Amino acid sequence: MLIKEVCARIVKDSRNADTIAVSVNGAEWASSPNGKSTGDYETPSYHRSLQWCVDFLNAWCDEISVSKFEDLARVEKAICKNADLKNARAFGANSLYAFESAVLKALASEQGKELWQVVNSKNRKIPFPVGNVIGGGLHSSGVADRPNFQEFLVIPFAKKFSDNLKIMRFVYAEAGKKLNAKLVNDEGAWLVSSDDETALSVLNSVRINAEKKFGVKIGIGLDVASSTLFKDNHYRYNTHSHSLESQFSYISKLISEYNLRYVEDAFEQHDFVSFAKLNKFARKKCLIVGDDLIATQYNRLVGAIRTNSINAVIIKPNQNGSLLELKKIFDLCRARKIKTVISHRSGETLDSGLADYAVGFGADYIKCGVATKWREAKLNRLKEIEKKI
Ligand code: 2PG
Ligand code: MG
Repeated sequence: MLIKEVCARIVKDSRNADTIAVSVNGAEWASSPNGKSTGDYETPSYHRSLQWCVDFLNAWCDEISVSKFEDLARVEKAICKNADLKNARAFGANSLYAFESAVLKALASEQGKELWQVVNSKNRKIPFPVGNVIGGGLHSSGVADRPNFQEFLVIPFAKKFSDNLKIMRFVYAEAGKKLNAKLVNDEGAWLVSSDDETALSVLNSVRINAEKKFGVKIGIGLDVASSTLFKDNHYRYNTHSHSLESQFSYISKLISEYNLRYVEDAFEQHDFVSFAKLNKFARKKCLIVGDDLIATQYNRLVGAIRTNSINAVIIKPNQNGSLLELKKIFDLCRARKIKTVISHRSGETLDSGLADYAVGFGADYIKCGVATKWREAKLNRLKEIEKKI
């Protein structure tokens, strides 16, 4: 395939914020999401500005030949040359991801393949979904006495993805009823007035019922998103504060008491040492997940492996931008037995590409919410891929 025509435009995400969409050779549009609890180490979203990147792509004139995933290297080289950049990621994570994704969508359409097959047609694994049931923190602004933790998560472990989807939706509906919740937050999770432990015990009791009903193992977890709680060397909760030491005791107590299978960003984004301590404590029974800690950057992942700080990592394509580098990250995780959790952002578009990348890269888990059309776009796409596989 020759890249002959590139169209870019500004579109709105689920929070009505601006983001970029790109189409190559008239094929399906690809777009990037936007985060809110952003990490310090994320690649900036745009070189100069969103408008500048859109204009740059619309003025694209290089005809580049692309016939396989690895040929994205040619695309990245051309960006560097034309925009006078040292590396392609300097073009901005949102603009680079949308462009590369649009190239792959065009390639898939020309070769009569599915998007995931263009990444890797041999991968057949459908990831376990990690669903956001109850919301708090930065994604639930507007409710004064909301939980401090950003996400209360459910992870069903049925063999079939379609069964996991049913279970996740059941848990979501039951938790909503129990909490008498009517409204949802940025990610479609229930918006509630509740303290952290009440929300956690409601989710745990629903989990126990669902395990009985479906006869399937179901885990629960948290995204503490603790960088957003961290001020002046303390974790600031609604009613109290935790020092570095007492944050460790608090989180490890919750892991034991609620048998948590997943804890994301238990500590702020620089604290590899506390992560390592928790990882040792968890002894592989609970996923100790780095999100802001790694920010989908290869070098930070290498550091976390060296210090034994995590046993799982969040991978957000638009935190990095380069799909080639994403592949390197997945390969390193596989080699070092780090579980991979490909993830949406809180401000999403209807692009379902994340589901294809999950399968193409062989992710172990996908975190993309439970409810609302932006999250369902990815979940329904995975259901479709499962049927075809
Ligand atoms: C997170 C993400 C997605 P955001 O913290 O894991 O849930 O949030 O997109 O706002 O960074
Ligand atoms: Mg997170």
